[in-house]
Amino acid sequence: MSELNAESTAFRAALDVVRSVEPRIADAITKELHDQRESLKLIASENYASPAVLLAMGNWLSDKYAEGTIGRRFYAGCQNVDTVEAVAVEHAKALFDAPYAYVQPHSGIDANLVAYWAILADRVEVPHLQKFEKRQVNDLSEAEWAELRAAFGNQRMLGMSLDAGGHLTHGFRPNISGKMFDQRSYGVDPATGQIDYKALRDTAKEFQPLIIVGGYSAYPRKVNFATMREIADEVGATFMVDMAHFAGLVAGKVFTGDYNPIPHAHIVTTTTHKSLRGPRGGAVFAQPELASQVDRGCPMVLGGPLSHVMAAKAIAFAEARDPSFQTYAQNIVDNSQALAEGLRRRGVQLVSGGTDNHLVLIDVHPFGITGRQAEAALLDSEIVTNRNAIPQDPNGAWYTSGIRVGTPALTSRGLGTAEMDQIAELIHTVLSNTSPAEGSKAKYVLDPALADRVSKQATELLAPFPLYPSVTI
Ligand code: DSN
Repeated sequence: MSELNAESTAFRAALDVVRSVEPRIADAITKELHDQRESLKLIASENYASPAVLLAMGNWLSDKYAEGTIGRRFYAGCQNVDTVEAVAVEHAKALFDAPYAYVQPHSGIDANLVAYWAILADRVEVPHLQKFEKRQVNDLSEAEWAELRAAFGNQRMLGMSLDAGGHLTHGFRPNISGKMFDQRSYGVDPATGQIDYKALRDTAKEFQPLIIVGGYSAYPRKVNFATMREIADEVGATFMVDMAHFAGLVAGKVFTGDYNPIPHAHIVTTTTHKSLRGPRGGAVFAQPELASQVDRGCPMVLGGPLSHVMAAKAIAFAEARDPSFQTYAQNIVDNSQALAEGLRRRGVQLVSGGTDNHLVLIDVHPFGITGRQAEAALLDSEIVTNRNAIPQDPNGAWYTSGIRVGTPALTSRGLGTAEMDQIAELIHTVLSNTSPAEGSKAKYVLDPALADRVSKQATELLAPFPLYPSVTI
């Protein structure tokens, strides 16, 4: 028998240990690898982290509580967590050329809440805040509490509208941010599908927000952060950017100058698992004047830091500092543009007509189906995408009229522009052969033989690009 490499040995041994306690969990983990190997993963927010990133999470760092910050913890014995966090911060700052980084947030939503707290605490005149922060909360009378809450309440936020590609956490009602802030949206010019900066400026002047949020989860174009900062300065707003989706393109120096949020925003949040290809988690970057407020993130907003995930973030940031990551980031965009062009040539309608980044937004309305029907029909054919609202979507946020496709994951797997054209063909074949079941926005009709044929073609297309080739499981 040939000798196993270190990665295969590590994952196999870990699974054996897990299986000895609960085989169903070991089987689900193994099956997830199998499913991911077999399908065309086009979910724009997903990726494949390296074995080193995955392995850094499976250990006893998970057992440690470490609320607080490096060297100032609420628990004893945090010397190793301090090392882990300091190394992650060092790599994060160097990677993004940022003066300050906070790597504790467990997710993007958590990172945004940390940022909102930091901005509120920095900007809002709050009576009794000092007493509150000194934890003498029992000293506050009912009237003082009411005054404190009133000062924080009713602050204004201007973010990108959901149907234009904004994120729930940018002030929308289903999310806590929509309950914390009085929110108004900016959108896209209906003629171009791109941000209308003049309308954004007009809205900002009229609304006078405390916070302007840049960034998106379903907008296929570059954003001019220099222009947005100018607008924020004109109205005295704090400019925050949520770069979760495109952090890998910033790290990989595809988005530079006006399109890199780090030098322009007061505060920048991200996740680490999307185009950045790290573990599931979040981070915050800030100008030095906001650093002390961001440092209060845990325990103000966050539970104890996930030290094992901070270890994996350190690995991912270190990996992204390698020059090869810049090639990877450029390939993501080249692939996205090739996919967009392949779809466009086949007559598929795209929001904004194309893409500058890692994602393409398909308008499925001309196929006579909803986004929900398109998503399910594509999944039957081993093409994993997600439905998404498009600007002025007549089907709303649940059924939608759009499908979002992204290239970070397949680019990690090594697929290139030639394969993107073949994927455009598969997507077009499925969408043009799907029709709605009578009267339903969810049920659909797709010939199972066609879905089966496309699945086989998808599997064949992936065969030369094995996922986790060093892991034989
Ligand atoms: N859920 C992420 C996405 O898919 O874009 C954002 O939170």
